[in-house]
Amino acid sequence: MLRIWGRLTSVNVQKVVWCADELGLRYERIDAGRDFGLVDTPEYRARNPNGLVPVIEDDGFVLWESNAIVRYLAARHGEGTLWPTDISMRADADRWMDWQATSFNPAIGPAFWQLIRTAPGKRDVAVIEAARDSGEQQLALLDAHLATHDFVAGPSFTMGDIPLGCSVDRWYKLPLAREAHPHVERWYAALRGRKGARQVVELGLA
Ligand SMILES: N[C@@H](CCC(=O)N[C@@H](CS)C(=O)NCC(=O)O)C(=O)O
Repeated sequence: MLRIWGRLTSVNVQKVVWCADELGLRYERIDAGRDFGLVDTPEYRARNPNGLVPVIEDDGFVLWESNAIVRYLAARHGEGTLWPTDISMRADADRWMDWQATSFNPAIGPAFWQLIRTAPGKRDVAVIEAARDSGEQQLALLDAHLATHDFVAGPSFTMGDIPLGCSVDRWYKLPLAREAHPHVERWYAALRGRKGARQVVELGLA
């Protein structure tokens, strides 16, 4: 059976859990990381030398890097749905997964760390404000794209929506003043209604 290591409060673990739930896979999730520890044990490091979550094992095949895991599960179990058979559509899904990891998540990350993982007296308002502005700029770009696309890679939900769905979910849960992005809001509402998203959208930030 598929095994997933990682605490659910990690945005990168959320991607994998959401993907597995979308695909209706049976899996065991083992809490690891932060307060759960485990990531520094030799057994864990043998699976993921980075000592980070998530990592999966699937019939003896071990894989780390959350977006690579989402691609692997989608390719293995979601051909024609999460894994588009059309190469251009698949590249589009890939592109938005990379954009989540290299642009959107780094933009909003400092706001999350300040507001959720830093004690109130130690927070830096300037860092929060800069991350908010940067997140808004990135969301305006996504909003313009979603004005003409139902989902990030086209007319149907694909693997490309999952990493961004996790990050945007985090963004909307942060206690921040936000601007209106109607197309992102429409897309996020559609994602929230999916059975596969349940574990992620029902979770508070921690
Ligand atoms: N690029 C990696 C990043 C993994 C990563 O940074 N994971 C964080 C949680 S989001 C982590 O393991 N933090 C340490 C911990 O939880 O103990 C991926 O996408 O899988």
